[in-house]
Amino acid sequence: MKSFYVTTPIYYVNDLPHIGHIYTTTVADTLARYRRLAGDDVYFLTGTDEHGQNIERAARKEGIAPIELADRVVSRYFALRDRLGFSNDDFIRTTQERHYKGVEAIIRRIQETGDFYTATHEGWYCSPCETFYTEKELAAENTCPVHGSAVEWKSEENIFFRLSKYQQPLLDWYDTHPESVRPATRLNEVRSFVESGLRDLSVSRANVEWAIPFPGFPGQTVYVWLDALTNYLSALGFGGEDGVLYRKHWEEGDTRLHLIGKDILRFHAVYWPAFLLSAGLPLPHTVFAHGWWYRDGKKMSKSTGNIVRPDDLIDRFGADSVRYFLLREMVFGQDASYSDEAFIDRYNADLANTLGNTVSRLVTLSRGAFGGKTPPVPCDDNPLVEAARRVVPEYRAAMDELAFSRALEALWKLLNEASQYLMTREPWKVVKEEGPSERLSRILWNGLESVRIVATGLLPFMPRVAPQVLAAIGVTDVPASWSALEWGATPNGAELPEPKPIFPRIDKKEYLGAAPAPAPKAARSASPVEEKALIAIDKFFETELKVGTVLTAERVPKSEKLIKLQVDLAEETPRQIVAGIGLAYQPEELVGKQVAVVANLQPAKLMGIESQGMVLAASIDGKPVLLHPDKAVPAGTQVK
Ligand code: ME8
Repeated sequence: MKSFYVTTPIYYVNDLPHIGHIYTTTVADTLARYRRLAGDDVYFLTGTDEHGQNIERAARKEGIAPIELADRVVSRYFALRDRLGFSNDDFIRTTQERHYKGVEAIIRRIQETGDFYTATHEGWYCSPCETFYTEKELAAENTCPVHGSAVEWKSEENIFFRLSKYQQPLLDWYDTHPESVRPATRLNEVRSFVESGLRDLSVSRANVEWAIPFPGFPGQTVYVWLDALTNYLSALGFGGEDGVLYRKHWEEGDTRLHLIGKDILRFHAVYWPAFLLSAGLPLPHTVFAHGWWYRDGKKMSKSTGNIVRPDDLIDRFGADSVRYFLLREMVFGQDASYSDEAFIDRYNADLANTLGNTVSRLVTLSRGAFGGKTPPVPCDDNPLVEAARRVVPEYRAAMDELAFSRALEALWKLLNEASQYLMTREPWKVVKEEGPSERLSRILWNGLESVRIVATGLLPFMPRVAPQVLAAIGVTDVPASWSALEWGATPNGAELPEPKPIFPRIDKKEYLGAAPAPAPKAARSASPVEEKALIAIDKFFETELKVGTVLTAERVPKSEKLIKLQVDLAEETPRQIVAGIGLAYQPEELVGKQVAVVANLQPAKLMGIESQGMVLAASIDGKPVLLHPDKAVPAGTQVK
C-alpha cells in the first residue's frame, strides 16, 4: 500500500474563510478521496496559522486575546468542514503544543548544521506581509509590492538563516525533479527567482510577542513562515515521542504533496525546501501552486465588498454543487472567475440538464416498464461500452495528473454519448411498441450503466450527492475501489426508488433579478465624441504606434499584474516592456503573439524594472484584452 500525504496551506485566522480558502481544501479533499479509492494509505492535512503580528493586531482591534480570535475562526473552519464534507485526517493549529515541539525540533537541526547567525536586520518592513523589502523591491512611492500600503523602516538584531548557501542545491533539485514545482510555469518562475541570487533570510523577530519563542535566543520569536511551514511535519508528530506517522508519510512517504495558491509559492518552493535541506530532512515531492479566484473578473477584497463567502453559496446551491463548480470551472493551475451567472449556467447545463435529466428519464422509463425495478437484461456490446472504455482511462489519467476539470470533462463525454444513444434508440417509443422487451431492457440498462460509471467517478467530487445518484439507479453499495469503473455492475431487477429531483433547475432570471447583464461601458455612452474635446490628426501622430512580436514573456516576481515582455519591433535589440496584463494572461500564451505597441513613450520603471513602451489593450472593467493585427505583419510595422 502506497502512502499519500496531501496538505493545504494553513489559513490565517485574521480573516474568515472565503471561496479561495475552501477551494484548496476542496481540491485536497477530492484528491484524498480519489487516492483512497485507488487503495493508497492517505493522510490529508489542513489547519490554521495562528501566530504573528497581523493576528495580534486583529485581535486587539476587537478587544480580545489572539487565541480567542483563533478559536472563533477555527470554529468557522470546522463548520465548513462539516458542511462541505471534508475528510481531512487531521487539523493542525500552530498554537498546539505538538506544533511547538515540531518547530523546536527543526530549529535544533538547522542550528546543528550551523545555518543560523545573528546580525542586524534593516529594511523596509511591511507588517501585513511580515516581510522586509529592499528599496529595489518596493512599488511606486515606496509602498509594499504586494499590498501597495506604506512600509516602515526597521532595524533590529535578528537570527538569519543561510539561505544563500542553498541556491545551487535548490537549482539542482528543480533540475533533477521536474515534478518538484508544478505547473511548469511556476517552476520556471521559481527557478529564475533563485537564479537571480538568494539573500540570507531573517527567521526571528525581536518585537513580535504572539509567536513561538526562538529556542536558545531569549527575546527573539520565530518568524511566522518558519513557524507555519513546519506544520507539515509537526502534524505528523515530528519532534514528538511517537514518530510513526512522520516516518510513514514524510521520511519514507511515497508521495508528499503540498497544494497551495500561487501567492505563497516562494515560501513553499524556495524557503521550505531550503529549511528541509539544512535540517537534513526529505523534501516534498511536489509543490503545486494553483491559480487565483476572482469575482466577476476582479480581485476579491474586503474593501470592495466583493468577497464570495462559502456559506452563502452552500445555502443557495448545496455543498456538492459548490464543490463541483469549483473543480469544473477552474483549470487547476490557472486563474478563474466566480460569478453567480457562471455558477447557474454551469449548474443548469451540467447537473440539472445533462446528469439530472438523464437519470430521471432512465429511472422513470425502467420503473414504468419493469415493475419499479432496473431492467432484467444487461448488455455489453454497444457503442456505450466503447465510450466507457475510452473515457475511464482518460478520467483516471487526468486525476493522476491533478487535471480535475479534465477528469470531469471526460465523465461528461460519457454522459453526452449516453444521452445521444438514448435519442437514437428512443426507448420511450420502444416501450409503446414492444412493452418490456429484451431490446428495451438492453437500451435502458446501457443508459443506467453509463450513469453508474459517471456517478462512481463523481464520488471524490460530490461525496454526498454521487451516492444519491447511485441509489437513484438502484446501486445501494457505495463503491470502495476503482474496479467499480469497469463496465457491467448495474444490478438487474433491483428496486428503483421513486425518482426525486436531485438537481432542481435554477431559474436564472428569477435568481439574478430580471435585469439583463449591463452592456460594457464603452458601448453605452451615447456619443463619446460629443463628450470629449477633439484633437487634430497631427496630435494623434505624435504617438508612434507599431506592431511588435512578443519574443519572451515572464511574470515580474511579487506582482500578480505585471508581465515582462521582450518585444521585437525590428530594432537593434528587442524592447523590454512591462505590461499590467498578468491577471488576464499567462506568459506562455503571449509568446509569438503580435501586439500593438506605443513605441515613443518615455521609459518608466515598474517595480524596479524598466519598461520601454506600452502594449495596447481594450479594457473591460479594468480587465485588459490585447489588440492584435488582423493578419500577421512584419515586426515594426507602423500603425496609423
Ligand atoms: O497565506 N483564489 O494563509 P491565507 C484561490 N497562512 N485561492 C485562494 C484565494 C483566491 N482568491 N485566496 C486564498 C497564508 N486562497 C498562510 C499560509 S502555509 C504554511 C501558510 C487560498 O489564509 C490559497 O490556497 O492567506 C492560498 O495560498 C491560501 O488560501 C492563503 O491563505
